[in-house]
Amino acid sequence: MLKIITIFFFTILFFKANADDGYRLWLKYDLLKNTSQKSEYKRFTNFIDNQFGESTIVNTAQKELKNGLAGMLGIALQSSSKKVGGIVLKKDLTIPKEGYKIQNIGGNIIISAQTDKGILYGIFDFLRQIQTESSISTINISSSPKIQLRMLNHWDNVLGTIERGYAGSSLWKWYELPENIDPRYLEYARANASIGINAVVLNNVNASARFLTKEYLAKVKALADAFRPYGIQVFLSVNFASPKILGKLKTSDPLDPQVRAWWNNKAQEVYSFIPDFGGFLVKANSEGEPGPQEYGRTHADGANMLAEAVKPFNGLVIWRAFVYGPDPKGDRFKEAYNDFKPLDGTFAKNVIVQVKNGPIDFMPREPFHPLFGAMPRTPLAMEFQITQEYLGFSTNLVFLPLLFKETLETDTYATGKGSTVAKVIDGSVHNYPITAIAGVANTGSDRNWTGHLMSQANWYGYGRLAWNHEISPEQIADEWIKMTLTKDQSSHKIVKNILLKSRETYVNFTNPLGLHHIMGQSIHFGMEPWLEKSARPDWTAIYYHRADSLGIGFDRTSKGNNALGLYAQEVQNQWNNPQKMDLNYLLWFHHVAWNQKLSTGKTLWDELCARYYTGVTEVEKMQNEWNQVKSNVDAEIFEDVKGRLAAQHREALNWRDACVLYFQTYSKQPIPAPFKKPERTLDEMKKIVEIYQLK
Ligand code: BDP
Repeated sequence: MLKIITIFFFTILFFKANADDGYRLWLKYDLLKNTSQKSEYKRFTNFIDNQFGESTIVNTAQKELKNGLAGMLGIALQSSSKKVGGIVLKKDLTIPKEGYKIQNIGGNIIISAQTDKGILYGIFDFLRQIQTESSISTINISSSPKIQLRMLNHWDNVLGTIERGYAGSSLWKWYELPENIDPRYLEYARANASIGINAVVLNNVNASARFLTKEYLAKVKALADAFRPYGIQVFLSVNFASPKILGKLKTSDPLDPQVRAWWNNKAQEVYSFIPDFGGFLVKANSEGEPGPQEYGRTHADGANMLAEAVKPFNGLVIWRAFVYGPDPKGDRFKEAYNDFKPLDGTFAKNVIVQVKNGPIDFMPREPFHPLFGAMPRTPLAMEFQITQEYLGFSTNLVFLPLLFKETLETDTYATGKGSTVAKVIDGSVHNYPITAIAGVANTGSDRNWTGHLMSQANWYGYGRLAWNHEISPEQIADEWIKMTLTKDQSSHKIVKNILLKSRETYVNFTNPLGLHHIMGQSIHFGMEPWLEKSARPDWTAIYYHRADSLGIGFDRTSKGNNALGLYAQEVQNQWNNPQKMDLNYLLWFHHVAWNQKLSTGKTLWDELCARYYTGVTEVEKMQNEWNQVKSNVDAEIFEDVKGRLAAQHREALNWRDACVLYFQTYSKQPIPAPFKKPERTLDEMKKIVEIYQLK
């Protein structure tokens, strides 16, 4: 009996030790199996010689290198200044600030940089080369970030919840801080550093004023101290009404001298806690948040007041352009443009305006925001959403680098051909002196950080693109799969295929052909295309899809509300002809007749149905493909992803049935062959959605 119990116990231990719960992200550093690669690496890893000099960040980097090599090669890297066969860290003032070079010079791997952050990023890249089993004998990498501030924005609240977070609760344990530093903070910082993220905003843009109290600043300082060795600077979202809420002033008017003095003092206090504090992120006059417009002032007045307060400390103000007024006749598509375009050139030098990738709100596909390219005298930052608010939460597999890249590569034609969105935000189109990109984080307290294991690839991919927007989603997928999931070649191919098809699949079964904002009310999960009433007209679905007996889609051409006219002429030319344009944006700009023949040869109705149905079959394919990798990925991860894919399939069927049945009430046409009409009725579909709304 004892023997059986012992065997049972050891079996459990064995499986536990081997099971992978995703906690280690892409930084696994497991022992490499490929012996020939290993012996190549060992030729260059006999010692480390730090000629760069000591600093906290360089020490972090060296520790990482030692850990990584111990894990992957089974060696203990020692410091020495032998002549050949080691890793040498060197200073090179010609390399851009956070950039690095990795070269084989005379039989040593030389990692050189101007700054200690450059060394940190260089070492992480070197480790990545080994993790992905690339040859290093002739290594010659020269890399520097195209964008200065590469940020994660956390929408985390004081009580530990996360707005639009789907991976558990906040990582920040406010009630334990500042005394207790959860080791997970360091793991978090380390993961960010490994992909070049150098700044984080800790709290929700719908900001509680509490974060600016002394009590919370001490907590924020504790986090800033934990992140600093990883090269990460901390920012806070601030509530514009803080002078009233905290300072008990009668107003928060940005032109009021007392209000200005309050912010100046507050900034001084913040910097007394955190000398390298990054600055403030502000959501103002948007969705009920306070702002300068309440006092008849502009966004620039508000931003410039805060800019003045943080200027003595080299701080920045990141002012969001996600604004839209309550005008029932307005179109959210145009509002940020109308508010901000006239202010171009009036913002203080330490202000950046942060613009969401699209004009509405992180839809599965949006045309790029018309402000990109339209603000030559105001640095614009990109805001992407990594958390999957409108992309099925953590039950849906959607590889977001495809979405990010699509926006980044679109040409704004701001200063002629080639003025892509990427080149606007990296400063090259308008010579912006400061450049920034932000991703709304998808991390949380779930053991695997992101809920869906595959969503780790979105955090990873965001960071890689923030560093270098020229790398391809294919490369990101290759790196991430090898580092995180499997080194088996056939499984790698299968998973890559799944990732690369996932975004289009999601668009197909939810918002094909440029449909947008037809998701479930408030929670933003599931579908609700029939939504007619909400707190405001532009929170309904019918406002956006405009289906009627004639057709479907929002006419934003000059015959409609001419939102299309906000773009450069060349962009308008691409999108103003429904016969010739990219069908992915069709219903963003045109109201198209149900029987209109599209460039695919099908009528609009038939094409719409085909996309909804194909979306579902694509999910089925993903499920089948995933089953094929079972023996080559960790068992725990395999089962978890499998379960989530099954949930995604259920959701895809819901979207498809609900949308085709609902739009059919307008098109009055049958579901085209070879597709079978849904087994459920429209009423049944509506009931499913109602359940989501129950409290
Ligand atoms: C919307 C979210 C809301 C955010 C808002 C924002 O639904 O929770 O507060 O964006 O970005 O997408 O400010």
